[in-house]
Amino acid sequence: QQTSTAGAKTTDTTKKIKYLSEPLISEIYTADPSAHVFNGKIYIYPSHDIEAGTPENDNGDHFDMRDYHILSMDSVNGKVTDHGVALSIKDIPWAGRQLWAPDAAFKNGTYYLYFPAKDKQDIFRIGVATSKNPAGPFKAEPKPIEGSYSIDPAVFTDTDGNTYLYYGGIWGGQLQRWNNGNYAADGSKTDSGKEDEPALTAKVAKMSADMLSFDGPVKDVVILGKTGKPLLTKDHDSRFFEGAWMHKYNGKYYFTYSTGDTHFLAYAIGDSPYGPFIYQGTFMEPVQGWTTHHSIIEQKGKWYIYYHDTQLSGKTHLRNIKVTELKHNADGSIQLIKPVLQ
Ligand code: FUB
Repeated sequence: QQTSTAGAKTTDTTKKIKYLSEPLISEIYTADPSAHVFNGKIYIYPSHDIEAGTPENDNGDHFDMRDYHILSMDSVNGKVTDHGVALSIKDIPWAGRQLWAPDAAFKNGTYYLYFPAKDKQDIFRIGVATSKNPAGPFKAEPKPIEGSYSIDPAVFTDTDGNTYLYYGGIWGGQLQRWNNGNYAADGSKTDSGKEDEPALTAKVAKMSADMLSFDGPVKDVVILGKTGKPLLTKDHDSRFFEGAWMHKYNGKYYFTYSTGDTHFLAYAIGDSPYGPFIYQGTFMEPVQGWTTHHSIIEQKGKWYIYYHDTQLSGKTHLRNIKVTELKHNADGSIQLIKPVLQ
């Protein structure tokens, strides 16, 4: 049996699992796939999982990644090319450890790689690196984005050309330790601890024209239940934990995310990139492994979800990315995806 972090989900590895889809690449471990179509080709910006030998804990110290590899494919389920090391922690002047889930964008003739890493004080910040090539190599800016913190950046460019950065994660992602721009190193290890109060949630900031800084204040991504009241800390099956993503479908904004300790992918719909968003439900059941993290893109008229599980290793910190189709129903709801068939 494999047991992951506390609060934990246990996977019975003695049972033969049947999966909805197969790993896209098995030469290296990959996770947290952020997919984009650039120049008609699919580029995937994943975390690069390694066996660093760091003991497992609720902080996620065992996710001790040191570089990024970018992958590309001409079509979904086509041949996957690994473009090698695109950015290494030793070339990020401000970073201390743990290169977690990245994302990328294209603007001004430049590709931007957004990535979280702990700084030398062990506080997660979000950095940006640039390249003229979607597959890198990328050159990191000397400092993290001013005013940034926590993890899991997801960048979304709206049809009007404005770009927004969504980010944040509780527990190991440290969101619960921030209050009015101040970080409490001795703060809660999990969440706010205030069960009946509105849950901590993701952040959103508009990006400046040069894509290197926030343009204006960072806002909360407000997620309301169907009764119009914010989701609460105790709503573990529905409240935001980490792994934000944004896609626009039929003029509506779909904010999707992981519920973390309950292992669901959930969605909430709004009329603006800032929200508020109304919680709709789960759209993907738990994968094998503790973490669940995704991206959603349209390619050639179909929608796809890129995600990860632990099929290749059976270990929660050595993950492999996958892709499957995602379907919107006529009423705008998302069809439930079951990543494990039995
Ligand atoms: O890969 C490290 C962390 O695990 C990510 O930042 C989270 O979203 C989770 O997938």
